[in-house]
Amino acid sequence: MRKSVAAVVLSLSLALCVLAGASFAAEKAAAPSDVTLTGEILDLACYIAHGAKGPEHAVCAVKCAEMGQPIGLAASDGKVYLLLADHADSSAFTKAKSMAGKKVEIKGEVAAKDGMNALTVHAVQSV
Ligand SMILES: [Cu+2]
Repeated sequence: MRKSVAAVVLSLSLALCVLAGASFAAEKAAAPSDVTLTGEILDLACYIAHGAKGPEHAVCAVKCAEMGQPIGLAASDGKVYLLLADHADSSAFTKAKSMAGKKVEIKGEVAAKDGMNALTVHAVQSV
C-alpha cells in the first residue's frame, strides 16, 4: 500500500513537471511582440574600436558587415543594440547587413543579458 502511494505521488509530480514544461513552451511561442526602433546600422568593429559611423563610413561599414563583422543599431532611444538574425528566417538580418551606415527602421524582438542589448531583426527599411 505504502509503495503504491509513493508511486502515485511520483507519477503526479512527473505529470506536473510535464505540464509545467508544456506551459513554458507555450509562453516561448507567444513571445513578446516586436518593437520598432529607428537609428543607424553600425559596423560594430569600427564603431567600438574608433567610433566610426555615419555616411562617410558607410562603404567601409558594408564591407566589414560582408566579411562577417557584427552589426548593431545606434537607436534613437540612446542604446546600441547588437543585431541578431532570426533562427527561422535570416533574410531581414542579411538585408540589414547591406544597409550598414544607413538610417533605418527595424522591427524585431529586444532582449538584454549581462549588460548587453540585442535586437533580433524581423524587418528593416530605410528611413
Ligand atoms: Cu568598418
